[in-house]
Amino acid sequence: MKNETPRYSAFSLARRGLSGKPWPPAWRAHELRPSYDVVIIGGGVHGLATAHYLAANHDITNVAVLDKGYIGGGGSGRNTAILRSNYLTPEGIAFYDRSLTLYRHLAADLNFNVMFSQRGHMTLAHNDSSLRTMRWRAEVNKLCGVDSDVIDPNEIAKLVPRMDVSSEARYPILGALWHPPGGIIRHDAVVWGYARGADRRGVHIHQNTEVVGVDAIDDRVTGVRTSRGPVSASVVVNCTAGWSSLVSDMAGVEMPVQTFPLQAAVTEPVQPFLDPVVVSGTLHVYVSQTDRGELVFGASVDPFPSYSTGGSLEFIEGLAGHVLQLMPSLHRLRLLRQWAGLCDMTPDYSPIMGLTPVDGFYVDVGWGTYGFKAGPVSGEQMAACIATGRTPELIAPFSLSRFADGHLVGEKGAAAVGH
Ligand code: PYC
Repeated sequence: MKNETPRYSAFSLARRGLSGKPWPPAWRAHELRPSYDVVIIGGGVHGLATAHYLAANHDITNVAVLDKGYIGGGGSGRNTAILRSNYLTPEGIAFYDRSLTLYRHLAADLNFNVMFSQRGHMTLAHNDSSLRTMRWRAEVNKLCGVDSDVIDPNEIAKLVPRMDVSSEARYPILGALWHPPGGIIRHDAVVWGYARGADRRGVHIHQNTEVVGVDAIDDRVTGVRTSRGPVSASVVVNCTAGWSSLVSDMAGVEMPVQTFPLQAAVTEPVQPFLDPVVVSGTLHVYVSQTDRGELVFGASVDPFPSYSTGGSLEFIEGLAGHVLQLMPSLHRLRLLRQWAGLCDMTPDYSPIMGLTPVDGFYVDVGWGTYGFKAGPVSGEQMAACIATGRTPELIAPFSLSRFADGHLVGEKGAAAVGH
């Protein structure tokens, strides 16, 4: 089925908005069928993108996406919406670069404004060893064809005039890794766009439908048990974050994953002044300014595992101190909200994707602090893996078996901040 959403002109859009008529739902509610070809657990960007590409690229439409809450209510709605591809390993760079390419075309592909703002991504170096790592990352990225370079404090000051690049700063800035293709996007819009795309092609999206068991006979998956009854399926895909090890355990597949909260916060909106995304690994902080003018801050994960999605005073105090070290003139800004998302950390800071020892049970998990930016490529590649039964080249390095055979994909130096 083609995407039949009408294309509005600015005038017809305004007329439609002012007409007082309710907008048509972007995706529909359905009865839960007793059987689907594919059941996807988790209605975040990964699960919805997988469903969308199964239908759009492979004509597999008898698909259910199950979420125990509402779609995008987990990591997809709790991240800081940063996109970039400047990783450390050639495997990671190629993978995230494909995601950025898909993100660049996503608004047109989904006929939905996802508000991608490609404004550049800057990772600061405050000491010689970080500068060395930035040079290393820049060179690997360049060899892989990804635009990344080390810039000096004068260039940083031109890009971010409010940054304190003086030598008197408590943590002087020696340089930065500059990655022009990075940026930010509206994370909810990505979720809604994929949900709408999948729905248009016949996928069933079931919210408030919790999976309580995964059934398998002789190491072959047969379906799931849900809070709304059993569903049989020969393919079950674990696209959850936060609960990925628990869901995999239901199928008898052990995941080397530990779950940690990552806290974030947002300020009141102010006039636009910050163009790029700015990250400081040393100060455990990153900041970007949304199109609405709010500053969005994030940090590294909390120091101990937990399933808490609340915020702590300790985090806010540390965050405020660190942000003011970088941009002292922000001292009057007020914070509006704080929250946390759950990060499933793997030993090498790379995801776990593809087939498992249980036939028909696939995983797309272990997304640590980097899951949102990988949504499109994960959906595309998982869909290809399911449709063909073979592991696509781009995700082969991220197989579960790497932890047994020792071929780890070490991304700790570029995965996020301050790990
Ligand atoms: O990897 O760019 C990143 C990131 C930003 C926030 C959390 N992780």
